[in-house]
Amino acid sequence: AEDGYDLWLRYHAPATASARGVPTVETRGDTPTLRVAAEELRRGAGLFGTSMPPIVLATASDRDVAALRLPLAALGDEGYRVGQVTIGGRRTLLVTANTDRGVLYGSFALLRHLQTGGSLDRIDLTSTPRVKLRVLNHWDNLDGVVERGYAGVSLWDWWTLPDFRDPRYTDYARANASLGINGTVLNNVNAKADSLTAPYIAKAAALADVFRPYGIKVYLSARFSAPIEIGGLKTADPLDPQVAAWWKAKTDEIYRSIPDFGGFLVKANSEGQPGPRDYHRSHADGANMLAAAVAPHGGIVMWRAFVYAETDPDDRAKQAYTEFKPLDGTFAKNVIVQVKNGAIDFQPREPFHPLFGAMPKTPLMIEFQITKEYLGFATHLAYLGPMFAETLASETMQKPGETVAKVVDGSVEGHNLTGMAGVANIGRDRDWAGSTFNQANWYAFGRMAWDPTLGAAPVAREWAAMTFAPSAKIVDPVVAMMMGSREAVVDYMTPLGLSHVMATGHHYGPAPWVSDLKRPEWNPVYYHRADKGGIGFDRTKTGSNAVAQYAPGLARKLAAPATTPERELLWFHHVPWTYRTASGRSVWAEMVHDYDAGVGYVAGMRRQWDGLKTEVDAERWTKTATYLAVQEREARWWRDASLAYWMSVNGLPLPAGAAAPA
Ligand code: GCW
Repeated sequence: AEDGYDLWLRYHAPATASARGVPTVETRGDTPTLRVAAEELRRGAGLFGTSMPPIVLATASDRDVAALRLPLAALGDEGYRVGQVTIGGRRTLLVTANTDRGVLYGSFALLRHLQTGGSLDRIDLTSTPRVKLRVLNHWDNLDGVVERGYAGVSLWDWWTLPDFRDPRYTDYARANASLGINGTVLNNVNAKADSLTAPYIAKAAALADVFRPYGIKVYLSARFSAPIEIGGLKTADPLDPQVAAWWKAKTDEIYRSIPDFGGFLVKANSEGQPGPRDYHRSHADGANMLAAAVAPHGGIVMWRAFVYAETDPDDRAKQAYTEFKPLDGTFAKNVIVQVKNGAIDFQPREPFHPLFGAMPKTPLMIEFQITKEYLGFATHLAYLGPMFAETLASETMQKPGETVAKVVDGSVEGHNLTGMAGVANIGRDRDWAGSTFNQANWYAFGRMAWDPTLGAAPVAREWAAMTFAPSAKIVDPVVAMMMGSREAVVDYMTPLGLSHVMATGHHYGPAPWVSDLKRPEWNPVYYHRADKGGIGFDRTKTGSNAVAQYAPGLARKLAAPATTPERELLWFHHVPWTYRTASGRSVWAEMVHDYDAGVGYVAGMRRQWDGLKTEVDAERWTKTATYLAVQEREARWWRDASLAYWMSVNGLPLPAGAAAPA
């Protein structure tokens, strides 16, 4: 069925393939991972033409592979090499690596190569991941509801686990392995202690069994107060020996069921979650206590830096840095601090988080949100590749040449523990992600976690070729639509560096006018600070001075509107409505221009998609067309509601030539 279930793993015969035979896929050795690799290649048989040589899957320890003296050492644990060689006098397509996991990744790379129209001539695919932990974070609750999930209920059917292993779990693993994703945190960071009880450990273990052949480790979000809630202790103080002993015993229990358990993810002292600060201990005290419990088993702790409480009322954007920067160098070796891409919360655009580059002694992993909580959920088409790439390419200016990507891949400080986390957009919808184009965001996250330097456009091309067909007729227009789509969302929701103007709670739709919520930093007016005189959040010395959290060279640039990137203007500055932007227009006219441009872009995507009706199967075409119609209507809603509100504040007329609100 063309319902999107197959994701990008569509192995249809290219129109040009003449004959297809059963290819020979030979595995040297027999491990579950080699077996699933061979199985996957057999599924892809439709892609093989008549000239396909026999395929051999073998690790470096195979005698024939060793005899070839290939430079495999540099591939590490997970890299692969795919190429034609002669084995026993026979032309052979060899997929090799140091480990069977590498062979699995190589097999998927070979399939991708064929799916995107690559030829076998001089085929040479060699790749090694630049980032070690490539992890999905599921914000899945035990009752099946996915926090910020727009693709149906949780994939994990806790009721029928551990007995029933839905085949869908295997397909989930295949999709992730095809991208190189090697870890999954099963439960929400707003965690329930129940997830650490014996029944749930057994359920998680069943999932771990399914995922293991695909190189995917299971992690759990840990609720910091679990020793009280399910352990019967009076405290969860990390420095209390009984508390540490409880976590150690709990961890040992988990490892008895899941010997390769990855470790814990923790959201502490943020948005009402319990944490070490409840006992006047630091985040490092909390993280290190858990780290000691998992260390004997080789586990890790991913400790989130997304903290916000009423402790820093002058600027929420400053809190994480204020609390974590002083802790640099105090975390245990197996702790990695997980930092959101920006300092507020997954907005359509945020400047990179000031912690990147500011904690050189601590491994930092980046957390992106794939699920588009603030970018129109599942219905709006927004390809996030450009957003991931923009953040990763940002220069921290802390060290010469240092980018966020180089902090994340550990290359600047020589950290071995490195990682990228993506908040999953996956649910039980037939198409997994709520829409065909949302699949591209899962895809892009995985590919960029493997290699943060890949670039958004090449990744989009791959995805489009695999998802639709490897033909310019469809790939070119689809990639063109995708590449500007996130900027369009920025334009119609949060132009020029605005943020957090979404409706309360669900964050869908505009509500820049909201001002009466209990905590100041929940209110949109707190973020845009529009008044008769101007608009924007002054984060310079005359305001919150958040710019001082960046490297001195960058802080100097951000100190003045003229040297601040215009796309971040209102993030860092409060400027008069008459402030001149680069185009020569006033800020007000520029905002109006951007809102219009965003609406116009969506209208353009609809036209492009209309032109593709004959290139895409009816089911996927129609759903996307419907969603684009919704998106255009809602882009107008965003523009018109926002402009009406700004005009009520600034009393200005619409600039001449602007499309009048409907
Ligand atoms: O993006 C915000 C969401 C919360 C989420 C929180 C977090 C899991 O609105 O739903 O909680 O961030 O990242 O912890």
